[in-house]
Amino acid sequence: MHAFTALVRKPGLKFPQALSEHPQKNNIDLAHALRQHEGYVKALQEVGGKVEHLPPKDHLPDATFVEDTAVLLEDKILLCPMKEPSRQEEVESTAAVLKKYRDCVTLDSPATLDGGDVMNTPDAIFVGLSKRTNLRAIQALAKLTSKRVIPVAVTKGLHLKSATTFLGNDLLIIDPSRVDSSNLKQFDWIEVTESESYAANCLAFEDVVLMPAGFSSISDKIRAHGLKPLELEMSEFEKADGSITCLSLIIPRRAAASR
Ligand code: CIR
Repeated sequence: MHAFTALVRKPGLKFPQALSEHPQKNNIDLAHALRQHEGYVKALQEVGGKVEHLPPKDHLPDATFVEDTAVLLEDKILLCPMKEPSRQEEVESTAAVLKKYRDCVTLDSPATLDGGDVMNTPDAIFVGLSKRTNLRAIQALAKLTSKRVIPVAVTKGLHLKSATTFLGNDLLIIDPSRVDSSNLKQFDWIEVTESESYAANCLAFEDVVLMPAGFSSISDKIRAHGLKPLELEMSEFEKADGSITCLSLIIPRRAAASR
């Protein structure tokens, strides 16, 4: 029995034109990205996931970043009203698949939300107030869940989860220079410096932590917390402003079985 289902979508032909503010954005190598994506899929399988491939979307440059299209809540799935016009069509295509797991809802304009801004923890959902996600969306999201919903201002970078991710057991990995961390003080922190910022986006499954390769001092710190880092080559996705969590939508087994 799989512990979870992961929805993923391979980078399509237009991936090299993904939205990005990264200095290397014009040097994205699609063949290399496809190999890195295979490594990512393999890692999800190694940690017990069943991987479901969404249909390819060659004409949508950012469609591999499926995390941004939807948010899993306790009893429903929120389809994100994405701000970037070039990404809005992605939502319809993931919705077609998500409907088999849960009822799906969305938010009315002028709410805008990207899944990369939503950090779910056992007691609360932290939502980045960012370039992509506005207060209207955060207020509307709060009406769809019994958990506390807490806005966190993102001061640098794309999304909340570009700056911090939850590793379980009250532990965050965080670059505090990118967010207003005043609402995150109740957690333990693995702190990353600005030069290590890309490593603040990790994906934890029990005691295994998927993280980008090349950050040995961070992987040591992860190990020091009794966790096992699993390093993945992510260079081509980094050039497209994407990171580890962005490449999948994780549906826990309980939710996957609920319909
Ligand atoms: C974008 O700018 O929308 C994409 N190029 C990157 C999205 C990354 N997604 C994420 O952090 N969840």
